[in-house]
Amino acid sequence: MTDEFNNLQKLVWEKLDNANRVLINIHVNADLDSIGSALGLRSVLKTMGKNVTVFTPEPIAPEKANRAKQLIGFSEILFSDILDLNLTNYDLFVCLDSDNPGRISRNKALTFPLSVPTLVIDHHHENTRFGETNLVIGHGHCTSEILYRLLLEKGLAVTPEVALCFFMGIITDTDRFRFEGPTSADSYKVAGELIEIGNLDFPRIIWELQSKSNAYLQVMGSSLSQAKEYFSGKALLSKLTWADAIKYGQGPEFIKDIYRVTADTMSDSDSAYVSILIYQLGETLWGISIRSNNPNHAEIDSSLIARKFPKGGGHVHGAGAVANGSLEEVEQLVLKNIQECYPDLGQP
Ligand SMILES: [Mn+2]
Repeated sequence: MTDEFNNLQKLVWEKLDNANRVLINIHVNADLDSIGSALGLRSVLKTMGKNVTVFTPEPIAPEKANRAKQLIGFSEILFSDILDLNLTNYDLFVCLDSDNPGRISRNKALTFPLSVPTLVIDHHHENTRFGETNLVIGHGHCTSEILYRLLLEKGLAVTPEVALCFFMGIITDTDRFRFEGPTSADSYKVAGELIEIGNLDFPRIIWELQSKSNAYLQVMGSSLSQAKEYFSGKALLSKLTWADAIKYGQGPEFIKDIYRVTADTMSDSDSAYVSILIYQLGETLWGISIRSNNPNHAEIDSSLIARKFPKGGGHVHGAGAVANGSLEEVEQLVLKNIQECYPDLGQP
């Protein structure tokens, strides 16, 4: 682990030890690292005799919920915006897997410091360190893995239930160890330890994490069939619109379930330097997933392209942004931003 971890882990435990009523968040657009780390930490702190509340600011997408419902404490997750909670009921807010306040709430009125001390534990290198205490390990580790390390430092036993929480977090965030951002040799080691601790049926867990409904495959296929090459094939760009979902009997919300894996599949291109998926979030609101995990073209930094947008950020190999406008306008903006970041790619 990093120097920051070694320097801060004692302070982090001091904060956790001294708190009796702990609030933990699940971030907007929840993933299994967010849910797994929150529920894993909840279980550990409850064993230590603390009152713990885990909340989500929005309902967890059905597909994620289906996978996470087997995790300890899932049924007790509170659905509330943090601004609607009475923060005087808590001694400590542990903010997990969230690099800025916009990940905690969609309400722009949320500003820090809050009336309750905030302990940030995260792995996004762009984390704005908005808490009083911030443990941010910027590369090679996901939040679930950082929490596992914290338990080891403290000498705490990890239960099989907690092992499952963290294992699902690691497998999902690393995209089965493919996604370089949160993956390191430590991720493999920790996953192996968690399998042993929990006696985890890992082939089944991983199959369940990656299995998809037939509609999922059909809508994803509809999106992939629209992929087009730009910059002489150095960029591959596709779209995922409400029309793709509706064509196969799904609603607009379906896009949120499938855009990430569709973007990951685009990044399997054996030749593109960068792959982009523009996915529909509103009538004129678009999410942009950018992937640059082709090891032959490590010079491309997805987060650099994402930061060209007013709302964008992420990791070197995978980043995201949000933009307003018509699909054609957003597409042109994406291509322009790629060209501005990497003029050597030539003309779109
Ligand atoms: Mn994460």
